[in-house]
Amino acid sequence: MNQKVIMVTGAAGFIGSHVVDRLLSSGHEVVGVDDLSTGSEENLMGARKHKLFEFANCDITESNFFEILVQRTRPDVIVHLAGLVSVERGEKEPMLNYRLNLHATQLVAEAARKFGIGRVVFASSAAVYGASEDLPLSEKSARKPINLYGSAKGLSEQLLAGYVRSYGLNAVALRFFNVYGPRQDPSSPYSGVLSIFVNRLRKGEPITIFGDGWQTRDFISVHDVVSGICMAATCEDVASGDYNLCTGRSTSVIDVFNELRLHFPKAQDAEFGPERAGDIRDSLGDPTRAKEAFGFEAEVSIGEGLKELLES
Ligand code: UD2
Repeated sequence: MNQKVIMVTGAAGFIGSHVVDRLLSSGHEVVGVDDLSTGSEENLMGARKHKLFEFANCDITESNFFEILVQRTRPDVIVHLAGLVSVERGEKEPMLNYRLNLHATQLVAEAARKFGIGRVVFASSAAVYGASEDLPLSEKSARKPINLYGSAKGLSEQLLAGYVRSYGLNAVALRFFNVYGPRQDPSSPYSGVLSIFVNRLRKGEPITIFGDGWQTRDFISVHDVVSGICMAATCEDVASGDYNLCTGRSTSVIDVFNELRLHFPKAQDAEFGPERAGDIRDSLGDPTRAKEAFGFEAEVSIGEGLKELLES
């Protein structure tokens, strides 16, 4: 294996911490960056013991600490996962969304340009498609974001594409669909639906399904997302551009509820509430481009993924 030095921003977060673990277990050297505002040290407990892991507590957008870190560690690749995760908070705090989901991308791209970093892998989102309805969504589908979070992710993609054109940067934007799995925070009503359902079922609390429950999502296990990120970061040649990270399979909210319920015989029936404002009805991605470019294929079925979530 060709050992690389890989910087991971958002290293202490839900997805970032799994990426760090996978890269370390594959023998790469990892520089983890996180300001620990939403990420948690606990997620990095395993990594901290690893001799190939270095951690920097740093907010990319504050001071020039990040740039100095890139200059000192000279990673082969920067995997930029740090960002404001909550779509809802982005609506309430637009300047925070701008700073963390767009300005930070500019600073990462700029550090990569200055210090000749080989590749940037960026955490984008299916939120860039927003109101686009030509399912399955392929990278050729239009960007029609319906919230500031999706706008900032889409603008970040375009900013990176500018660096590709102007400076020859190799930049790979990965559009995550509905990611779920261990370490996902269930605490907000806008957390991923699967983490909310499992959390409430465990506590014996009632579950509310918004709308009729037949809305569908392309739920993807964090382990598959991590595989996609690591492939995009370590494969020899990956063309710059935007790539879906999805399964190509859709599942309704009712179906996941019924599946989870099998494991909680005492659970009450779900309550049905009004459709959530701003919700899209169906989301489904086409994973072909990522497969052709770097061999990505989602391997965890929704049944296996839910089982793992329940056992975590
Ligand atoms: C994403 C955002 C959400 C909002 C939405 C706008 C995430 C995790 N969520 O939602 O904040 O901006 O995009 O399109 O990024 N559901 C229930 N009961 C619950 C929770 C959710 O029925 O307790 C439904 C929800 O109404 C939706 C589906 O489950 O139809 C999936 O919800 P989600 O928040 O996990 O993901 P998504 O893509 O709708």
